[in-house]
Amino acid sequence: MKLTSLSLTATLLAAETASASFVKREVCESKYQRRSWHTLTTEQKLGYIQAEQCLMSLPAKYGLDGPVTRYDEFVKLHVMAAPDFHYTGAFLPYHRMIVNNHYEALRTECNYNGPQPYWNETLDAGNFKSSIVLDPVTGFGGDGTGPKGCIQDGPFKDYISPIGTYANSSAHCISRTIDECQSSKAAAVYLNQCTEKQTFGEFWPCMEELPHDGLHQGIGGIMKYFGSPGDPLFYLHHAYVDKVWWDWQSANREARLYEISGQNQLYTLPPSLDQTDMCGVPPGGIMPPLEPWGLGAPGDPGTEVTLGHVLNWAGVLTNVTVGEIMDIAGGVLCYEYD
Ligand SMILES: *[C@@H]1O[C@H](CO)[C@@H](O)[C@H](O)[C@H]1NC(C)=O
Ligand SMILES: *[C@@H]1O[C@H](CO)[C@@H](O)[C@H](O)[C@H]1NC(C)=O
Ligand SMILES: *[C@@H]1O[C@H](CO)[C@@H](O)[C@H](O)[C@H]1NC(C)=O
Ligand SMILES: [Cu+2]
Repeated sequence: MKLTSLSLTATLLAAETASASFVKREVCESKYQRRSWHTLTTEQKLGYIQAEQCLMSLPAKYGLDGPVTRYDEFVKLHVMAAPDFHYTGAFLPYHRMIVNNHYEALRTECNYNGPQPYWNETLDAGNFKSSIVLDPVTGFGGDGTGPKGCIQDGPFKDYISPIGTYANSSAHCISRTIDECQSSKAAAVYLNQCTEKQTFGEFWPCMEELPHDGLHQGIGGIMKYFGSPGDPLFYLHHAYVDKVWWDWQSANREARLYEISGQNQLYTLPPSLDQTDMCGVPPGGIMPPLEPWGLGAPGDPGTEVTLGHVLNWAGVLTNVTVGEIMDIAGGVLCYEYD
């Protein structure tokens, strides 16, 4: 991997950290970089793609049922815990962690020393098919075709994952069924409706619904399901959602840096799921079967997510609390956005 000026710091830090896939730090001195895919050099894009391919070639190590590669393990962890982390107040913290843990694996196990990219989706709203993110050579490849919706080009077109759409396993290609009505939900007009919210309790469900779900539905295929990390676009998407959250926190740091709320389990579903969406998807049409994994909500005294809420990783990764990861440069996490 070629060194850029940016990556030198990252290389030094990588040398300090053990080869665990997640490391708790006491202090955050030298921050890892997160950059918009649209601003990366070709060399940086290819570096990230190669690191992902490396993860796809390393054997699974946690002994979970299903995964063959290290890449698959993150898919499995997401599928297993999904019902506890979607439509709950832990939605944003959980995804902050999975993006971070995946990046740590790229760095420590695949010697990746470039930035974590995010997809600024407002730039491509309603027009995903022409996005440079889906470039067949310097991106993630394009739409899928055929009965299984397998992607036809790009660096990941031959990857077969054993982790299925939900809790069961079935070998499949990376599939996409791009829908430009759904992709138009990424437009700034909808995003702004969320970022204008004044409390976390209003902000997170707004983000989870249009801006977040819109991308999952807009890309389609495996991205529509709990197996969504089976498409490497997942990490660019969730880094973006995380940036929007961080920008929102930073806009009123005093009030929002440690602001958390929301139900800590799926006691109720959002009312929007009972309505036909703006693209004509009928009620329930975007909802997977929801059977809580049974982790419960350790660390919370009641039914709301608190800073003490434990983000549990099936016993295979270091537990952290929500409070420990509210600050992206607070020790446990150590990164910054451009
Ligand atoms: C996406 O790009 C637009 C145009 O450059 C910019 O205004 C916006 O802040 C970007 N979004 C994020 C989340 O960085
Ligand atoms: C996995 O579960 C889904 C949803 O219940 C089902 O549609 C699919 O057929 C199952 N696949 C396998 C291989 O069991
Ligand atoms: C992680 O948290 C869960 C739930 O609180 C607990 O059962 C488990 O023992 C913890 N694991 C570690 C390694 O601390
Ligand atoms: Cu998710």
